[in-house]
Amino acid sequence: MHESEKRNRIVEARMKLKARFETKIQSTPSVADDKPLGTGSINRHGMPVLPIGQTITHKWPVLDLGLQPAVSLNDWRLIVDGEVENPLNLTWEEFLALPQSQDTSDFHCVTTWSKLNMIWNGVRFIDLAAMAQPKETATHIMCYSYDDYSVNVSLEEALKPDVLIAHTVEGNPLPKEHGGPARMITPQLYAWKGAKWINRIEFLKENKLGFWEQRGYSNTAYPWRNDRYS
Ligand SMILES: Nc1nc2c(c(=O)[nH]1)N[C@H]1C(S)=C(S)[C@@H](COP(=O)(O)O)O[C@H]1N2
Ligand SMILES: [Mo]
Repeated sequence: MHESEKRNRIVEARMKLKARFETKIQSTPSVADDKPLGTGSINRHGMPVLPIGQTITHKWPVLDLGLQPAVSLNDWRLIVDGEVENPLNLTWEEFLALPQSQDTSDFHCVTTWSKLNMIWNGVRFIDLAAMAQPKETATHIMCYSYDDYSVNVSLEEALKPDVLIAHTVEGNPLPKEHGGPARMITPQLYAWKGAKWINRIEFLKENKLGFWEQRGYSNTAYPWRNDRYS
């Protein structure tokens, strides 16, 4: 297949997927709420820059389960499976050969710090999903990490254009303590929804709870609703 034909196929699959979820995406809280809770000017997706209860930090704290797994680029894999037509098992080289994106976004931790305007590079989740072709039955994903972390995200959130599987931050390879070689980021949800050291994305036909969700964190994690715990 020619490169251009390959690209056309990816774009076409992505547009189809986007159309399928567009209404749901447009009615998610971080897009549609008309009384969002927060302060400051309006951010790039229409919400107050600082969600309620958050404080801006310029440092970047590290949060994990006490284990920072070392994953060599040779051993690294990204598996995409579950409710998809075309499961993937990508090596690092294959991951880097996917269409790459850069985006600037904010990072809101449930422990009340926010770090603004971070520059990320990586693969958009929607591009990965377009390759895997979610079945009509798919509604959520579960992300699994090399440290045995897991986290669930609804597809209407995961398919937003600022959700990346990122390998680069501020122009440098993502440091191990922040989830390198690669992590997911979910700028319109609290940051625990973004799995560091990501290894597998399973498409689900119903919602399931991840590590923190099983322990009383909110299933939905909407920063502009102060939606921290369930
Ligand atoms: N694999 C994995 N991903 C994870 C976590 C974790 O412990 N393990 N912690 C989450 C939490 S609670 C937050 S706030 C962010 C923190 O990312 P940071 O350490 O880069 O600031 O990662 C999230 N992703
Ligand atoms: Mo967190």
